[in-house]
Amino acid sequence: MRIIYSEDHRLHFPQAELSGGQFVTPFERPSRVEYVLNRLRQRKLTDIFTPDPVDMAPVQALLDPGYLTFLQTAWDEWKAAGMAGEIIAANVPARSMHMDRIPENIDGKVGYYCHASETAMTQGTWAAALSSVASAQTAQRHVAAGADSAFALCRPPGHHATADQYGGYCFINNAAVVAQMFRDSGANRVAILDIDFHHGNGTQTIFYDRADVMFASLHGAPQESYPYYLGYADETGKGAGEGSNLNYPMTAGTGYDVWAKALDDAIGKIMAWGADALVVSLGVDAYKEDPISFFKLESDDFTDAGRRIGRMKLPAVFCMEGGYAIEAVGVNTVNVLEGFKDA
Ligand code: Q9C
Ligand code: ZN
Repeated sequence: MRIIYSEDHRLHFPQAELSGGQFVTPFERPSRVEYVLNRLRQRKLTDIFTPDPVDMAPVQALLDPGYLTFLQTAWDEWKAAGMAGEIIAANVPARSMHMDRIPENIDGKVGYYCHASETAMTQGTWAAALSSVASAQTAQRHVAAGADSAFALCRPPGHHATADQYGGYCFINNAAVVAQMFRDSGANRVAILDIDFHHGNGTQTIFYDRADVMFASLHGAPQESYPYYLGYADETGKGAGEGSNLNYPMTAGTGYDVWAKALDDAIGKIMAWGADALVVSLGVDAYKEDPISFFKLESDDFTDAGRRIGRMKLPAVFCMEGGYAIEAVGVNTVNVLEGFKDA
């Protein structure tokens, strides 16, 4: 399996994440990538490539132009406004306010383009986010050119980012860009299978009214878990997209028996729907030791999950998403990839 990653992920490393009313070292940190790379090498998965330069056309086709400009210019505007620290959203357009008028002040803009204030931006965030989507794009090109599969070791992750909002450690929705590129390169129906512990609210929202991209997500129930305000089972798509959004919310303590049944159900529906390409949002935070999640998967369960996904026999791009039990992130991620290959 080909693996794509860029060292430029390091350009995004905020000092702080707002967690439980304190600033802590972000759970989503550069060393996560090192653990994955080390495990890949241990397992002799060494077909590792640096991404081609980012192609902005598919990114611009999918995302809001004002949002992209914001991401690109936010740091300079923040500094020019005399802000001393990293970019943290302190205000958001709440229910009682205008949700569609964009302020000129950078502090106001930040809140407009953000849906979760745990996530800080720094000077290098934009460059890192571009390198992450570039890895995803290069992985897609390998598969579109005939490889069975490719793994984009994306950092920062993407599945919480919508067309016009960042949050949940995500800025550009890498999986969504890959799905769109599969469509543009000839796939009629593309499925995105999101096995990260958290609901892929960004991906769901981007494709909610589209019939050509199916989104299926296994995640902690919104009543109990971030992103809290989306991810219910009754969100099934709208308009032409009705029926092509599948949510599998599961309660705290869910183990592999229940989780694998949801996976099989999602896989069955994706196959019945007739997908001809697959994007996997590969988070491994469903692991039992994850510090911010509450499922109970064991490391071996990730191998089995990969095997089930492999039996779909679809051309597949894996995009790295979450996983914060950092010493285990490498093993769990590579287990999915090895299970997939051995299916
Ligand atoms: N006190 C991904 O897995 N909430 N994002 C953190 C920590 C946000 C997770 C709570 C979790 C975002 C890609
Ligand atoms: Zn996650």
